[in-house]
Amino acid sequence: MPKDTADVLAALTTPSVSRRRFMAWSAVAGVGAGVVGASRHGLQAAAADSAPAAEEKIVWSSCNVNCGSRCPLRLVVRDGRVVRVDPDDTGDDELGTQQIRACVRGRSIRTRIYNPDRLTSPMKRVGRRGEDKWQKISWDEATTLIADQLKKTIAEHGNESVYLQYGTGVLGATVARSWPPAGTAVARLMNCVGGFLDQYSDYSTGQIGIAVDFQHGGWQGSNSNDDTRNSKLVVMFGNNPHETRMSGGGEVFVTQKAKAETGHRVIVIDPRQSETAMNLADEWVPIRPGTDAALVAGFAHVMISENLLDQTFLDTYCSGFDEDHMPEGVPANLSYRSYVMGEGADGTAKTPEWAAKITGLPAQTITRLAREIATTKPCAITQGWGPQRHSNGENQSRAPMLLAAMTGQIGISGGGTGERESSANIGMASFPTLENPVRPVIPFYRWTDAITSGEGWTYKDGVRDNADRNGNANVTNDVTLGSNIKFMWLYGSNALVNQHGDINRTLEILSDENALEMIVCIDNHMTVSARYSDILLPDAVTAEQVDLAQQGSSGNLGYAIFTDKAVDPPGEAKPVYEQLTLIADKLGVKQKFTEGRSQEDWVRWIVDESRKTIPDLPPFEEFRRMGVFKKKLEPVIAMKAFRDDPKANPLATPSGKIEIFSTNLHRMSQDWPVEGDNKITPTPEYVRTREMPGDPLQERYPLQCIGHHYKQRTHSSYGNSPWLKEAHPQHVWINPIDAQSRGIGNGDSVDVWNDRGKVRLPAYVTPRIMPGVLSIPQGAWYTPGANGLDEGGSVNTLTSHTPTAYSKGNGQHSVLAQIAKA
Ligand SMILES: Nc1nc2c(c(=O)[nH]1)N[C@H]1C(S)=C(S)[C@@H](COP(=O)(O)OP(=O)(O)OC[C@H]3O[C@@H](n4cnc5c(=O)[nH]c(N)nc54)[C@H](O)[C@@H]3O)O[C@H]1N2
Ligand SMILES: Nc1nc2c(c(=O)[nH]1)N[C@H]1C(S)=C(S)[C@@H](COP(=O)(O)OP(=O)(O)OC[C@H]3O[C@@H](n4cnc5c(=O)[nH]c(N)nc54)[C@H](O)[C@@H]3O)O[C@H]1N2
Ligand code: SF4
Ligand SMILES: [Mo]
Repeated sequence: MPKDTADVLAALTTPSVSRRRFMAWSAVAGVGAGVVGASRHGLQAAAADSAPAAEEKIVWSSCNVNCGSRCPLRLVVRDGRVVRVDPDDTGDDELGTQQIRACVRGRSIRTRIYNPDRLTSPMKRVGRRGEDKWQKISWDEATTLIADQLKKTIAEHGNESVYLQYGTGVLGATVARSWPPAGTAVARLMNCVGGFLDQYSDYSTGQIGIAVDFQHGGWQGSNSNDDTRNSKLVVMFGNNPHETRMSGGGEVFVTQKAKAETGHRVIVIDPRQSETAMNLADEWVPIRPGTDAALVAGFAHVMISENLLDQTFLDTYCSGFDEDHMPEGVPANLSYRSYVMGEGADGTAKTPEWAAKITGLPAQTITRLAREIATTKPCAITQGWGPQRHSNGENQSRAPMLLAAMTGQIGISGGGTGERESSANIGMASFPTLENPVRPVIPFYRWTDAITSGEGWTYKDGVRDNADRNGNANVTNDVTLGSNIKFMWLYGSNALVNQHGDINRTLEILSDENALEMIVCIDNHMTVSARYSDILLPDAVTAEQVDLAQQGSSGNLGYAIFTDKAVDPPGEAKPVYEQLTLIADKLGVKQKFTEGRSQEDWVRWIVDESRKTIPDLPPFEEFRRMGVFKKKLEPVIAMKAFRDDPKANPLATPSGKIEIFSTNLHRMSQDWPVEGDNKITPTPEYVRTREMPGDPLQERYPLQCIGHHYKQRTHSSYGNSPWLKEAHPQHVWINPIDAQSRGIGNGDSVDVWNDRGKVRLPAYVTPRIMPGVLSIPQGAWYTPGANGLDEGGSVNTLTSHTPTAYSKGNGQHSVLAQIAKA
């Protein structure tokens, strides 16, 4: 362990010492100049005078990383540093008024505030990109370099050559919010000087977010989880709220509480016995990754054969289930029913036996589950986003929605739409970011291609028109991308390298310093992506600035948090708003950018605006004292208006109905180019795309390797917390059958590899994952060692960058690999 890490750890764990050590540490941090290849590692702790202990004060703050929650933290501050982190102490243990208890990560936030990786001074790269050689520079020099390069890039290539990268590290904040890119202060700055190239869809919901446009006429969500109090059965496809919504203001509490009240049965379909499958489910159904659409086809066969469908629902609300309900002018036998009964192009009936071979489930289980799901009502069918983060993710995500339609569970209390659960929200005002005049918008997953060959892209490459970016499957437009990406802003993002698919490929593209000419990274820590950037701007963390955490919601609880400034930023770090104000000044747009307001002025403005629609939200100073504002809201019943009156409230699909056969996809299936063995199909049939079971590549790489979201981290955030690394180490899940045949024991160091790269990490041998499948929790920090071996165990060393069929998104859970003892 490096000395500084040891010091910081000691300081964190021994409160009496911590105060002095940290004061000294932050005083030392950021001082000095010159080439500082190891500057951030040089933060030495030094003894300070033994001053008398000062009073403690408690400051409301929040954990704002992207885990889907926002947790209030009561920071105990003494002598200008955070010495303890207490959770929310308001509310009770009832649905809608519950305490919002922070998870193990938020409670460890001091290991992020006081971390030797903290950036404390602006720096510029002096070696090759990625070589990790840096020179400290002043704010004046940094902002001049950035402003000059921006002016040059815009003059030479236009505003559409300036890209705001996806970044969710500060998702919970308001002024300092990092996602969506168009909602950030960086966007506001760019919109003061002509705009920027934006993206649509996202790493979270890359496939489902587009697929819903075709089937449901846009994002509908499913019922909020508190409504499962009205369910007899809950069926979750790859939904793991007990690990991905860990907050007390998250779905762990809501799902457990609702089940405790009513005792409904819960079925979790997942290749792993996830935390949810362990803690909530009555039955865990292990399934091969990427094969849920085959399972649903097997269910459909049983339901059709045994007359278990909700035919009235299908006839009234849906288009394209059977030959009697197809759109005009479509050839025969293209309905979903024809596909299932073997009357479609492949002539194969999708019997439970057929589905068994693909999914790895016994045929009897498929039949039993089909009968139970069709006859136990109301039934809440939802999906997480693991199933859709696959190479065939569009159809993967459409299949559970189809199941909800076949059983008529859409739009009713106790039911569900087959999408992911919603939650109620109080709807705070946001930070205004002005209009972006740049028209082309690219799919979030194609930015590496846009660096090398974006110029000339059209809608067939996935380009959308900013004026109609969420155009509900309106897929044609006349917009062309005019330039490759030449400049990139990276704010609260580790997606330049660590979180994007196929790290070695990305590094190859970034190594051409003339292609993407400048990468400006605004972060708190020297992350993997920071290492490959050109200019580093040290950001204040949430605890070091005044802001609001909003859009907090879980079940029927909506809330917002006043996040006050608890301590000063270390060294020369400063809040992003102040950083961008300096750059705006250099670009001659300071007044337009700030409108004369400081960050605190904006927060006041946002509270005032929010009070216009939320009258009981207290005024600024009262909210500041109060810390967290909660409101018990009504449960969400998704698609209720459509269910109640489909004529008055049609969906935004061409037919106004649920399109089980999508006319738009039918058209696209005929003339859209797709990558590799991708396929666009009008109905949600099972497609064996890249790296699915049965791929000939399995001769060399027999195992499917997914990468679930893990409690140690939120993606890569907290990935450098020594406490969390010890509590929840990085490892690869492997079934004892696969381990024994390779002589791998629990805890052994193993290599996992494919043609894209190789990682080394410990094995976790467990029957909680099905045979034939590995899982490497995503988000671990890529750490290149000798011969390109990733000793950090980042699954993105193995993942593919190939875009999915029509959402052009991230099939990052579709990976074939081999494993052996290191
Ligand atoms: N293989 C694989 N890859 C995946 C996924 C997967 O399932 N499998 N999941 C994908 C998903 S769903 C997502 S959402 C993305 C997430 O990808 P990212 O949005 O990149 O999320 P993080 O890795 O958490 O990185 C957030 C960054 O924000 C920084 N940060 C945190 N707080 C602050 C702050 O206050 N100020 C500033 N300036 N920076 C801050 C952190 O240091 C970190 O560098 O990853 C995707 N990548
Ligand atoms: N602790 C923690 N919480 C987080 C995050 C985090 O990094 N850490 N990230 C947050 C973010 S940004 C997001 S988007 C969400 C992500 O939430 P999800 O996308 O839902 O999370 P995943 O872990 O990718 O997938 C959920 C489950 O799906 C399973 N699965 C994978 N492939 C398949 C499949 O083909 N079929 C089926 N049936 N199951 C499959 C996985 O084993 C996993 O248990 O989580 C959020 N919450
Ligand atoms: S990581 Fe998520 S659940 Fe945990 S404290 Fe932070 S916001 Fe809350
Ligand atoms: Mo995500």
